[in-house]
Amino acid sequence: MRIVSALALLTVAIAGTVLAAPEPVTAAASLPTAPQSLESVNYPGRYVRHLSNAGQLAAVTASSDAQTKRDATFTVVNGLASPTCYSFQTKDGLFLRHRDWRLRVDPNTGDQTFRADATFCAVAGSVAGSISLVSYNYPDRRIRHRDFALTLDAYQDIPQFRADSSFRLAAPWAPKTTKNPVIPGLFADPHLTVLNGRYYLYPTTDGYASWSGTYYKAFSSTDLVNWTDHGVILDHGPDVSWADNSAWAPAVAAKNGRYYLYFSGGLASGNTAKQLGVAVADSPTGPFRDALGQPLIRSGQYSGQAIDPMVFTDTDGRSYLYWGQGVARVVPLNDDMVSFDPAQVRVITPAGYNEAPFVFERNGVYYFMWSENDTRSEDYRVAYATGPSPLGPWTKRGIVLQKRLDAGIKGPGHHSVVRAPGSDTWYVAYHRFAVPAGNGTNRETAIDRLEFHSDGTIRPILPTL
Ligand code: FUB
Repeated sequence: MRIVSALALLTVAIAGTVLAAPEPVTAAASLPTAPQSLESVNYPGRYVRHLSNAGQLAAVTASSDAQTKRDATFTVVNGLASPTCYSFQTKDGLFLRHRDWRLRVDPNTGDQTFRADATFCAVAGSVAGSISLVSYNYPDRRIRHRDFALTLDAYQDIPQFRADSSFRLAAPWAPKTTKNPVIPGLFADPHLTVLNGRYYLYPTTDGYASWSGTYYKAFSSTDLVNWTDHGVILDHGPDVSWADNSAWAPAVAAKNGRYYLYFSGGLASGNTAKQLGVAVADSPTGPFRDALGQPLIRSGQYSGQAIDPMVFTDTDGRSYLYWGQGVARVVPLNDDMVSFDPAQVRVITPAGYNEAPFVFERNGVYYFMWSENDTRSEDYRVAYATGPSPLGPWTKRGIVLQKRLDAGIKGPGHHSVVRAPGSDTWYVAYHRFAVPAGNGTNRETAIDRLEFHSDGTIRPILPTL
């Protein structure tokens, strides 16, 4: 992010003359990513709200109607343009952004300009406990109210401006009433796993046009409800020489006290086809470093797209790498977890397969699951097969997770499955179009129960809000 220390100078060009103006004191502030309301510092009782898409500062009280309370509630989420800043998502799934120096709410197009316009960096406000929101792409401008309209104005270090641009985070007028999404904001392809008795969640960072995201975050929890955001664990920009973007579908496996993150990536220019890599760390929360300095699987090395890796470790300690869009493959990994014998690669593509292979074992039965249809389709869904070994042979059992239109749930898929430690209780993590305004590049992560019939087949999964 561009916020610099108190004494930094901001260079401003005015009428052909380059002047040096003092930049305000801007210690970055950390915000809880959760539903919040933002109350004006100098007009207590007035809150940031949107009305007919325009941002304004409006009075809200306990007796305000439900719509007013919803419109005055924003979920603070991972910044669409930077994980060190924030975006503000409305209850209708729109994002607070600036346009022509006015604040308004719009659907996320995922393009670079929108994401920057909808990202704000938090700094200390005019009074203790308050914050001020600095534009990500215009760091000399802040959100303020003027005549009770919200504008993005050039910062002036005077009491009036400082007060007009300061807000207190308050309890949300419209609190979250749903269990999902389990982590606020746009995250897809969740790999949920247990490491050292704790749940870890590794998703794709979503909200980018063409899924062009560049980094992965890790989250952890003891109860699948309260999650700690561990920040960025691998960033293609600085960390991976052979990939710039398409930071998709991470999967983490542990062996010999180390943690291996399998991921896919593409280059911004030249050969843009996806390749698959592996990074290693001493902790589940990184930092991860590219283990090979080159792809583990190169584009074109095998047919199908080299994306969506997943590693299953069997009870005998042997690990298997599954991957592929269009074609599903499996290969036993060598003990180093970063190499394999190419002669042992097998194609295991079942009927209906598109992508996102996932394998687990229960009571000696191996379950091979995958996603069908395109992630942009509301018919994206999960199917599975069973078999006697990690290599199959597989018998297709059918669809277990699909859209639930009565609840507004579309496109649930690219999932993972985890067993609660020491139990026979199982959970499935998956993404779906963000409810209510999402689509195939604006997806959110949900967790629901995965249950079995007495014969070991999987019961249809009920996706919940
Ligand atoms: O998130 C990017 C891609 O979308 C994943 O690799 C696919 O599985 C699909 O979910």
